[in-house]
Amino acid sequence: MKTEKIIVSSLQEAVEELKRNYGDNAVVLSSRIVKRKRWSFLPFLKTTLLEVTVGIPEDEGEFQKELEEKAKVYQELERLKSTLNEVIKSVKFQEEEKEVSKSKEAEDLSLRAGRVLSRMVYRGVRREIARKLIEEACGYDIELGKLDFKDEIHESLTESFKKNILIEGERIFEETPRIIVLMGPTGVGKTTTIAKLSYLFKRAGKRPGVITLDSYRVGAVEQLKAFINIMELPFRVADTPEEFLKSVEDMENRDVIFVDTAGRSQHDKLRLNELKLFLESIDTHIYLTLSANLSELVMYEVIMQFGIFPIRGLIFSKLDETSYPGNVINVAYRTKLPILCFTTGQTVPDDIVMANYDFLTRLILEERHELESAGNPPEA
Ligand SMILES: Nc1nc2c(ncn2[C@@H]2O[C@H](COP(=O)(O)OP(=O)(O)O)[C@@H](O)[C@H]2O)c(=O)[nH]1
Ligand SMILES: [Mg+2]
Repeated sequence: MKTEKIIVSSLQEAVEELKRNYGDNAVVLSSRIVKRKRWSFLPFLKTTLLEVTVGIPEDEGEFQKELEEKAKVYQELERLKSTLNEVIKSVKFQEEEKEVSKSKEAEDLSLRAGRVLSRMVYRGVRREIARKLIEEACGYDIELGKLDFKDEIHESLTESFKKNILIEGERIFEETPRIIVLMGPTGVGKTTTIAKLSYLFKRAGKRPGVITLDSYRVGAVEQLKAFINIMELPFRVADTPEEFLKSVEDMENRDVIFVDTAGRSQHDKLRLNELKLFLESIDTHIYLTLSANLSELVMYEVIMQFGIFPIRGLIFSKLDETSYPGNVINVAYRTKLPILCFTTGQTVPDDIVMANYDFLTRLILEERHELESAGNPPEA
């Protein structure tokens, strides 16, 4: 399959352009927003340009085509869902912001600290958590008679995050566990994230291998296998606990083994227990993947249900799909689970950032488009 990038104003337009130029067989592989006017009160007035990657089949089978059709529908549904969420949240938070600027809560804060507090609340950080984080970033300014940041805003907030939020990040390249398992609900991006992580570990000089326990969903295996093959890494599918143990044994010469799991719903206890059987007899580091556009309560629900496993840390996916990433701070602050990485789009392997405090601060202080330059450093 040949791929090409086109710039359009909507997915609909992309589909039409595809039909016109490439006939019926071309498919949308992925899309990303390249320019977006933000913070207008009505989100449907935003001008959105999409960079769409299209695949033009040369002589591929019907099966592959069908798969990509499905992915396209899924993608459009996801987009609709997040647009609706943004409508609801923008109304809610604009009201909250007004309230905050009026409230007495910010009275003992300097102007800039008060502004950052309302910005954090606006971005979805719970008010009491935002207040705590700001207080820790501040000292008492005698001249002002108020609390003010100890240093520049960015540095002060970063220091406060360091005290209150745990991060695993790039340290994992040095203290690499032998087996890393990704868990989480269906569609949060586990499989895509494993492909991205495998690339980063390979780039860091490690020898990764991948085992998938997800043979349920049609196409799940093919999707991951394709990426892993391109990277020339070993790949196994395990359908039973015995096969899983055997696959681990076969990968003895690997530094790190990533294990992809089927997206079990947090409500599906039976499936979760089945997964437990696979992992019981072996020492693994389990990371729970949460989509950043889930509501905070749903995140806690997922964490609780997956709590039958020893969860090591969290991965937040789909940061590109929310303008209100405050949930990430709320959940990391409250659970004290370390964050391993963030994913910021559909593109493998680029759209991933190993967690770091600078990024966390920028996530809260900056607009989404400003963050696009905050990826991992280029290959050495
Ligand atoms: N926008 C966006 N989409 C993502 C991201 N990560 C994965 N996806 C998409 O989410 C969908 C489900 O991903 P997949 O890895 O199959 O999820 P899984 O069911 O948890 O394994 C696919 O269409 C991915 O391209 C991300 O960071 N941002
Ligand atoms: Mg998957």
